[in-house]
Amino acid sequence: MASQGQGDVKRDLVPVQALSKVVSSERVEGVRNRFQSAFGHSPQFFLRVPGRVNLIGEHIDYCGYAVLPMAIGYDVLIAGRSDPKEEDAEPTVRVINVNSTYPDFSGTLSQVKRALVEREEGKAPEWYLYVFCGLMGVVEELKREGNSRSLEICVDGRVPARAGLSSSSALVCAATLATLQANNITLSKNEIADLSARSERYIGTQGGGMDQAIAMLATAGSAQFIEFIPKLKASSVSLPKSAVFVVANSLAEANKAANDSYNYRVTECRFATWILAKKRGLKIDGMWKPLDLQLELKATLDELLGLVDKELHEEPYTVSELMKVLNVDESFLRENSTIKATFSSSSTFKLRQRIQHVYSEAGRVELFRSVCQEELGYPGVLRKLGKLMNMSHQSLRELYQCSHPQLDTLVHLAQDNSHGARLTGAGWGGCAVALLERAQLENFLAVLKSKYYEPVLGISDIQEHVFVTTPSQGASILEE
Ligand code: ADP
Ligand code: NG1
Ligand code: MG
Repeated sequence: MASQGQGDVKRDLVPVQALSKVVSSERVEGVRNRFQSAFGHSPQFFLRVPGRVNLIGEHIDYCGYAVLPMAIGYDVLIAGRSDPKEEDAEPTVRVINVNSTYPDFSGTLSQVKRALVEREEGKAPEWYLYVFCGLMGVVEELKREGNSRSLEICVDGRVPARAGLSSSSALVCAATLATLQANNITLSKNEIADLSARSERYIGTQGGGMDQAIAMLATAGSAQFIEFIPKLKASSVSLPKSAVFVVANSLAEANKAANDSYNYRVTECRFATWILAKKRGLKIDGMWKPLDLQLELKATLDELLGLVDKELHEEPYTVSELMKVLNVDESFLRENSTIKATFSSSSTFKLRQRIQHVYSEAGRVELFRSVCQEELGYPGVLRKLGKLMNMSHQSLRELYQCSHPQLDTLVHLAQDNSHGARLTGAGWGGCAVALLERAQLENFLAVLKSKYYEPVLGISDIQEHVFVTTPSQGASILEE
């Protein structure tokens, strides 16, 4: 990775926006005052990174396939300051949050590193570990340990947390960006997205990069078709003018790093790829993702679904069957899984169901994009897109088993009162996204209130939990 001035002048850099135009003065003053009273001086820089709603393409980024998210209006705002470290001392890191339920942290860079490495698995990570992910990513990958500057950060995050809107990646990307700012390093938006995707894996979840990519590469007014292979690329997708996207939070919270449900799916996709490769007489070396197999076989997604139907059985695969079919031992499976800590001889894996979801969802993303490209002005376009969203949800619920009873209730209600709806993000709780036309909006909100929020949760003011969203701008540096 090059720093600014070393060559590639065409690199697409993080835009600079006027602070006063992007963030309300009330919010800026809140962060500034908190910063001033905690650290005794003013911040030197501000930056913001948005959350996202994924319209379609769930749990396929880590399989190599393209996804179709857009940035939302809610973001993480950071005020920061950096100072040269004291001579012969280690750089210090001080992190605070405007929300007092998130405790402060103050320590040296090695304490930060230790906190990340020694994180206790099976429990929700402390919030500041997400900040450390961004920090350590820059320090480790860019070999800045010896000469990093000390850093003070105040966070004001407004992306609903643990709701599938990617508050975690907005925080990680914002921390990456703050560390780069503090150390005067300039990287392109793509480089920051890639770096932040690798960095967030310190938290434990082996994500595919969608969230960090949309956080950095989103453009106001359009969704993005994001490809990962051969390299990260975002292409704008115009959505129908008549479309209204509504996000509704089921309020069933899902902290993805607190258990191994997410990583289990990553491993199931890998094992399914291996079995299919073996059945077709291929070596499994270098065959990590379902897309690797497709590229090797030069097959269509429909042909791959046929292969799955023929070669993989319904019953979950046992470790001993995997060992036999793949001709490997148990330690090979454990070491090459993303669930090392919980892998056991009695673990079982639903390979057929998981990879059926992956290959069919990858097809739905392609269709969704081509409908947006080719049929925007035609009647029935919302119905077509909505149907794809409904199919996506059914596949996530039945084949991928990553929904939640409360979220299903909300999604089904939304489906009955819109053109289509699905869970968004990793699932196991969190939000639904629904596609409506404007004329349906009033009734939609009333139904959600009277049939979900009031009876299920006892909530009558739903404004905070249900919002209309339009494609927002990605990360920016904010100048006073
Ligand atoms: P999601 O990305 O769907 O919101 P995750 O489980 O991946 O859910 O990440 C949520 C975690 O991110 C929270 O539990 C918290 O630790 C951290 N986080 C999110 N928003 C904030 C915030 N405003 N301040 C501090 N930490 C936050
Ligand atoms: P959320 O909902 O933010 O936990 C996760 C992954 C994505 C993607 C989706 C499912 C991270 C940081 N994010 O999102 O990469 O796999 O689930 O489509 O791991
Ligand atoms: Mg997350």
